[in-house]
Amino acid sequence: MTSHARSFPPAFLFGAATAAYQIEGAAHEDGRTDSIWDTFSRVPGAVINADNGDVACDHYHRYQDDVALMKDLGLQTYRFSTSWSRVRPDGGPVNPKGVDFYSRLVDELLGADIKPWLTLYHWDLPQALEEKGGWANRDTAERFRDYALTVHDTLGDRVGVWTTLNEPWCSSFLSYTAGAHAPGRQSPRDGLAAAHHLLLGHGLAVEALRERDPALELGITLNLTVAKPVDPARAGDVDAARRIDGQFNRIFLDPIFRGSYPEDVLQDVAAFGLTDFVHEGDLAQINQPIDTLGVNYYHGDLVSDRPAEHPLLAQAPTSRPTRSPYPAADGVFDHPQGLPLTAMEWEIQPDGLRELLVRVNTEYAAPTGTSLYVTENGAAFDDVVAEDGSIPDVRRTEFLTAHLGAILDAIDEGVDVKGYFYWSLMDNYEWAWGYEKRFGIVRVDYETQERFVKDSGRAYADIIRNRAIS
Ligand code: PNW
Repeated sequence: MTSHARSFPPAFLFGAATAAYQIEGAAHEDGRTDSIWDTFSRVPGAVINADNGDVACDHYHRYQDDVALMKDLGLQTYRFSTSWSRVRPDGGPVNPKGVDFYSRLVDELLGADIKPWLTLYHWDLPQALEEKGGWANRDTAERFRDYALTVHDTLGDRVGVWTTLNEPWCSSFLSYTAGAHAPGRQSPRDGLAAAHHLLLGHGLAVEALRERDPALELGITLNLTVAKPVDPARAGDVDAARRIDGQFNRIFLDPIFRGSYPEDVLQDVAAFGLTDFVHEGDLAQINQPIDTLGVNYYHGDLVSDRPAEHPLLAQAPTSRPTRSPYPAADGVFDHPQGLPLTAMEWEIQPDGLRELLVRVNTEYAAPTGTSLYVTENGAAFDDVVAEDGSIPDVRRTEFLTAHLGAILDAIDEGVDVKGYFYWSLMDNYEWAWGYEKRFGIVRVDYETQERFVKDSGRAYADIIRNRAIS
């Protein structure tokens, strides 16, 4: 270690994350039925190369080897999700074979001394529930609570950390308004209905799980951004940043932590009837105390009411047209900040993570006594396999180190960040981008299903062992 080494607090947890549909495969095995992603991946032009999750990383059959790999890397915790259509096919009664898979996975993790971090919903709604209206239907929130309790029936004795939803912004606006993700609807109204019902499902599940066991650590994971105006002196730019902050961050943070939708957001989206979906008592239901807030951070947004000369790619360039995910930000344009890009054309902006953590802590987490974790952060790059078989992904190591540095900066500013999960443990199904984009610290050869630890994986293992970056 050099003299410039910066250490993490003793209790800080290092982990990596994945999600069921992106890694499991075995899409038609042991009673699992279609989720909206099985259906969406069959829509012509919806996913690059028409890739689907039928096989993915075949983790369903290789979970033991994958846990051994996690142990080799020294991971202290592993964030994964359960598949609703495996646990309760078609949203119906429990499927013992489906829950048994997660039971075996959890036992394997505990045997390797890796703390299981469970997410109940990472975007794979049973298709049968979509046919009843999906998240635009209020009833789905109640079905979600029932599903949460079913997972708890089997895993409640061994899993301590429960996350209700992963990134409800994606499963509402990217999915029901932009049409870029499953189920591919393109309606501002449906996106708002979905957002409200996802929040309601979160509140119902937190209440029900809390009642079962007050000792559970309960929370939600949000993808959040730092929205900045191109020119802080131009009213149009400032308003553009306010809108993005409102329709990306505050539309979720405020109901969860304050029990209300932000006034300015309600005004912006008034034409699309968000309030039509809000019943008496809903906001109190959503505003349950939670123990953990997971922050997923990839990049910030520099915005203006004037179009950028050279816009960045916002979504996968699939042939099926998509629209803006924001219900009421038609005149808002993302501008490049001139920073280096990942293979997703996302700008690399580590200091945005520090800024975001400080802001979220000050305004939401600290006042409510909620713990903060970074539950996703990572980058896709065009990896090259060297002649000796190594994968010298120097840029990913730099990305990882820089973002861990930003977390230490936030900690230095008094934010008690309690852990970090790199996205992702291994290359996997990157939604509308199919298998084209690789985020892993472990490479997956999709022909043979062999795993190869990239140089960034070895670097992360060193960081975890030293509990410091240098
Ligand atoms: C997150 N966007 O997704 C997810 O939680 C992961 O499943 C995913 O693999 C990872 O980030 C990398 O993409 C996002 O278009 C997908 O703004 C798209 C967006 C944001 C997050």
